[in-house]
Amino acid sequence: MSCIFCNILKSNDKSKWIYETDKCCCFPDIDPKAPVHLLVIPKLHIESLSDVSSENADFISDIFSSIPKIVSKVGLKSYRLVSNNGEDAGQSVMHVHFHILGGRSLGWPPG
Ligand code: DGP
Repeated sequence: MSCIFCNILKSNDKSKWIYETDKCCCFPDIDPKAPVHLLVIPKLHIESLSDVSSENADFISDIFSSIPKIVSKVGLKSYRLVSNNGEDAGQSVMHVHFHILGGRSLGWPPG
């Protein structure tokens, strides 16, 4: 099965990546919804958060320990972390990812 994010991981083009560990990477969203809109993805194909288990949780844990470093690197003090899971929640890429949104005032609740 073809996965856009797996293809990004397989490509040798890291020119837009702003952060990387052995388990995750971060790059700008192609369709930004805020002045800063980054995606953090695991370097393992996990379809959604519902598929996280003790077998792969270290990839998600690595994302959470990376986020403070990522937001510090891009100078965000306030930001929103979003993960859409399932089609009704707006997930369009079936590879777990976290949106980091910031750089403007963000409304609540989201639509
Ligand atoms: P979601 O709708 O929550 O599954 O978010 C998927 C996001 O992925 C969406 O905001 C657009 C982004 N996206 C889709 N394809 C690409 C791509 O090829 N490159 C980048 N940088 N982002 C992508």
